[in-house]
Amino acid sequence: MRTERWVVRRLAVLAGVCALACGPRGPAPPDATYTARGEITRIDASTREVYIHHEALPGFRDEQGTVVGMESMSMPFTLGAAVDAASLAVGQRVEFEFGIRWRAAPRLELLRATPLPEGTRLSFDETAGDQAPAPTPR
Ligand SMILES: [Cu+2]
Repeated sequence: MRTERWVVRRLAVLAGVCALACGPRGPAPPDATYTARGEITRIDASTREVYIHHEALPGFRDEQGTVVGMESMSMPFTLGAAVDAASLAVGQRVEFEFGIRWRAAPRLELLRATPLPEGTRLSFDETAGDQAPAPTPR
């Protein structure tokens, strides 16, 4: 039927316009995502940045896709839209997912952060410096 086709065409045009104009203008998808564990060391609400001391990431890839790994360090992540800043606190240990964009902002984006159970040990605890080696029994 002619009117039906007209309506379908009309809707297609509207959908096209909407895809261009109405969609939420989020950042481009990240080039890669990783899951890691770490401790929140600093939260900067003004810049929406969260610093996390993360465990080593042996599978981390560089921009060319070569596995280069990343050692344990504290680094800043921009809070993703899905992460509620109020649910995060300095000192909290979390399992988190982040995205990396090599040529767009935000370069490092925190996509998800889930608190780890109380008392969870992280790999860098042993190298923190306040852990004296156990005394040799005599
Ligand atoms: Cu790092």
